[in-house]
Amino acid sequence: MPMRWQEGAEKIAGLVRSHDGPLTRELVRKPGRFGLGQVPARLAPDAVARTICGFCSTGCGLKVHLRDGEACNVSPDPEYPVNRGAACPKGWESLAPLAAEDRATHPLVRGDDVALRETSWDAAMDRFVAGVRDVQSAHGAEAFAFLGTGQMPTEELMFLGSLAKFGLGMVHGDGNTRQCMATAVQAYKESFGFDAPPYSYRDFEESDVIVLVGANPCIAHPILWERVCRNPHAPEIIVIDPRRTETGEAATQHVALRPKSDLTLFYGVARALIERGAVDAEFVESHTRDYEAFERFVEDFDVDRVLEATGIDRAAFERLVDVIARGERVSFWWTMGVNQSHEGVRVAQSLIDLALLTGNIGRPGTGANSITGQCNAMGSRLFSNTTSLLGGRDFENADDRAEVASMLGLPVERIPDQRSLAYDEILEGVREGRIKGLWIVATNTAHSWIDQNDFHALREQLDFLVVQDMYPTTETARLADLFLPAAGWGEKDGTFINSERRIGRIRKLQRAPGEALADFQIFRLIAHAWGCTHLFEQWKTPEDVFDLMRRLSEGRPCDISGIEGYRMLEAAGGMQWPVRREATRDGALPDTDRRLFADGRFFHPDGRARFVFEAPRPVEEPTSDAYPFVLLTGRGSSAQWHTGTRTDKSATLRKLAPSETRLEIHPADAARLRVVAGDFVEIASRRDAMRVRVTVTAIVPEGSVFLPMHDARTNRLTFASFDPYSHQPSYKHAAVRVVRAADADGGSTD
Ligand SMILES: Nc1nc2c(c(=O)[nH]1)N[C@H]1C(S)=C(S)[C@@H](COP(=O)(O)OP(=O)(O)OC[C@H]3O[C@@H](n4cnc5c(=O)[nH]c(N)nc54)[C@H](O)[C@@H]3O)O[C@H]1N2
Ligand SMILES: Nc1nc2c(c(=O)[nH]1)N[C@H]1C(S)=C(S)[C@@H](COP(=O)(O)OP(=O)(O)OC[C@H]3O[C@@H](n4cnc5c(=O)[nH]c(N)nc54)[C@H](O)[C@@H]3O)O[C@H]1N2
Ligand code: SF4
Ligand SMILES: [Mo]
Repeated sequence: MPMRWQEGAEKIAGLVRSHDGPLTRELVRKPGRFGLGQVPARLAPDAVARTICGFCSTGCGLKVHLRDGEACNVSPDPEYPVNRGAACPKGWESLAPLAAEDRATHPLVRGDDVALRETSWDAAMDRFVAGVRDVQSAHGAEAFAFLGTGQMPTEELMFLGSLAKFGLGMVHGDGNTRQCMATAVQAYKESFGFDAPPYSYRDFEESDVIVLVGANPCIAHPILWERVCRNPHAPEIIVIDPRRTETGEAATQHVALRPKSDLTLFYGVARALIERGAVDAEFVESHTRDYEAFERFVEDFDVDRVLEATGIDRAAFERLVDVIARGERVSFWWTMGVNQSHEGVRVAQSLIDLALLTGNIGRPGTGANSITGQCNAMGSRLFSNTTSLLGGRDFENADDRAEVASMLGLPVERIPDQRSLAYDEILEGVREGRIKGLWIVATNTAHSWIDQNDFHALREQLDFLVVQDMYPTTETARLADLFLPAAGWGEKDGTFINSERRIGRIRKLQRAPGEALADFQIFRLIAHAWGCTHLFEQWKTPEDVFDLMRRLSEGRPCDISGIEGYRMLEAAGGMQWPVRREATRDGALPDTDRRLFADGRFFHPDGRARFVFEAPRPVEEPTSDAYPFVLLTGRGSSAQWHTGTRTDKSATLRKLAPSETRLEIHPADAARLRVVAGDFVEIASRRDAMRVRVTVTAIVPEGSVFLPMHDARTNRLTFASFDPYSHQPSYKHAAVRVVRAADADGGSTD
C-alpha cells in the first residue's frame, strides 16, 4: 500500500530536520509541493486535466480523468493540435506504470553486506554528499560525472545540469540523448548555425513527396504516421530502410539499401539531381555557401558507384531521383537509421544538402527534418547544461559564461570553462581511472548503452554510483551504491519540448508513492545538503525555473521570452519556439504551426546555410566469414518503450507486445541455416551470444538480422563504434553469426 501523503510528509519532515533551514521548514509546511502532497487544489475532484504524453517526442495531448481527486483514466485530447484526438497504446496506458508494484518508495543504500537496504532521505543525502565529496577530494572535481535523460521536464533537466556543474562543481555530464539525438544536433549546428529542427508537423500534411530515412514511424511515432495519412495530396512516400518495415510496406516506394550505404546513395542522388537541372539555383545562390565545392565533390558518385554500394537496382534509383526532382514540396525526415551510424552526422547533412540544393526548406511541406525520440529530447538539447551551456551557448566562450552568470545571479567562476565529455568519453574516463563516480538520472545505462559487457566491467571501477529512478528494479538501479526514489510523469509539473519545437505543459495529477520525490525536489534536497542553496534561491518551483529559461533564451534562436508562463502555454495548446516577447505583447498568440527559415535566413552570422560533405567511410566491424551477418537493432513494437521499465508494467501493453524476443531473419538465410519459424538459434558477436527464436521474414534483407532493443541481451552483442563528430553510438551495425541452436549445442560438445 502506498503511504498516505500526510504520513509521508511527516516522515520527510523528520528526515530532513537535521538539515535545518528554509527548505526543511518549507517541506514541513507545504508537503504537496514536494511530490508528496495532494493533486493541486486548482483541479476539482472530478475534473479533467490536460497534459502531454511522457513517452515519445510526438508530444500528444492527453486528458486525464479524475475521480475523487484520483487520476483514473486517460484519453487523447481532441483539441490538442499535435494529435487531435488520437493516441498510441502507450499514451492510453500512461497511468499503469505509475501504479506498478515495484515503484520505488524509499531511498536505498548498499550496506557492508552488499545488499541494497531502505534508508531515510536524511541518511541518503548524507551518503550522497559524502560519496561525491570523497571522490572529488581524492581525484579532483572532474572525477564525478552525471548522466541524465530526455525524459524529464526541461525545468528538471536544467536543474540537474546546473546543480551538478554550478553547485557541486562537476565538469562532465551527458545524457541518453547522446544515444539518440547527438547526430542531428551536430548536423544542424554545422549546417544551419544552431540546433534547430525547422519543421512543423503540418508539413507531413502539406508535402507532395515525403522521404523517410531510417525511420519507422508506424511503430515508433504512430501519431506522426497518422499525420502523414491525413495528407490530402496523395503524396509519394519513399521509405529508405534496409528493412521492409510496416512503414516501408505502406510507402509508395521502399528503397531497401544495404545497411550504412546511405551516404553514397544521397551523394549519388545529389549528382543525379544536378545533372537533371533540378537545382534551385536562386535559393542556393542567395542562401547557402560552399555549393560549388559540393557540386565538384559529388561528381565522383555516379550511378554505378551508387548501385554497387547500396545494392539497389537502377530503376529504383532513377525513380527516387525523379520523384524528388519533380516534387514541388519535398520533405526529408530521418530518425535512428541515420543518427545511430558511424557516419551519422554526414548522412544527416547529406539530407540537409538535398533540401538546400532543391530549395526544399522554409516552405510548407518541405524541410530537412530530424524526428526526435524521447518526450523531452528537445528540452535536453537546449537546457540540460551538458554539452552546451544553457540555451545552446558555449562553455568555452567567456561572453556566454558571463551572460549566464549574470542572468542566474551566479559568480562566473562557478561555470566550467570547458565542454563536458560525451557519454562514451565519460565511460572511457572510467576505464582510465579519471572518472570514479557517476550519478545516473532517468536512464537505464546497464541495458541501453552499447556493448554491455564493457559497461558492466567499467562499473567495477567506480567508487560510487548513484541512481535516481522510479523503480529500484532497473538493470542500472540494481548496480547502485545509493538509489534515490523518483516521482514519474503524472506526478510532477513542468514542460516538455516535442519534435516540432512545441513546448507543452505537463502536470502533476497524483502523488508519488511512499517517500518518492519529484526529481526537482530531490535536486533541492541535494542543494540543501551540499550547502549551495544560496545559488538556487530563484529555483523554488518548476515555474520559477521556466521563468529563468525564458530569460536565458531571449534574443537567441530558441527565444521563448514571449511565453508569459504556464497559463499561456495551457491556453495556447502548446507553443513552438521561437516566441519572442513582441509576439505575445498584446495578449496575441502566435500561429500554432510554424516552421523556421521562411525568410531564407539561417543562424550562421552570414545568414547562410552550409553544404557539408565528406567521403563515406567503411564500418568499423565489417562482416567476415566467421561473422557473416549484419545485426540491426531498433524498436520492436508500438507497445514497448526502450528498456521496458515502464511499458512492461502494463498488462495491456504486454499483451500488445510480442510474448518473447524474436530474431528476424530472411527466408533464404533461414533455409541455409536449416531453421524454420519458431526454431531456436544462437546469435553470436565477438562479444557475447544469445539464444532466441526466429521469425522468418522478408522484412529483413538477406545477410542482415534484426533484434529489438527492448531485450537486455541485445546490447551485449552490439559493437561500440561512434560517429566521430557527434559521439553517437552506432547501434545499427555489428557483425554476427547465427547458427541453429541444435548445431551450436553439437558444436560446443566438440
Ligand atoms: N514504441 C516505441 N516508440 C518509440 C520508442 C520506443 O522505444 N518504443 N523510442 C523513441 C525514441 S527515443 C526514438 S530515438 C525513436 C526511434 O525511432 P526510429 O528511428 O524510427 O526507430 P528504430 O527502430 O530505432 O530505427 C528505425 C529504422 O532504422 C533502420 N535502419 C537501420 N540501419 C539503417 C541504415 O543503415 N540506413 C537506413 N536508412 N536505415 C537503417 C532500421 O531498420 C529501422 O527500421 O522512437 C521513439 N518512439
Ligand atoms: N541496441 C540498441 N540500443 C539502443 C537503441 C537502439 O536503437 N538499439 N536506442 C537508443 C536510444 S535512441 C535511446 S533514447 C536509449 C534509451 O535508453 P534509456 O534511457 O536507458 O531507456 P529507458 O527505458 O527509457 O530508461 C529511462 C529510465 O528512466 C526512468 N524514468 C522515467 N521517468 C523518470 C523520471 O521522471 N524520473 C526519474 N528519475 N526516472 C525516470 C525509467 O524508469 C527508466 O529506468 O536507448 C538507446 N539504446
Ligand atoms: S505517439 Fe508518442 S506521444 Fe503520442 S501517445 Fe504515443 S507515445 Fe505518447
Ligand atoms: Mo532515442
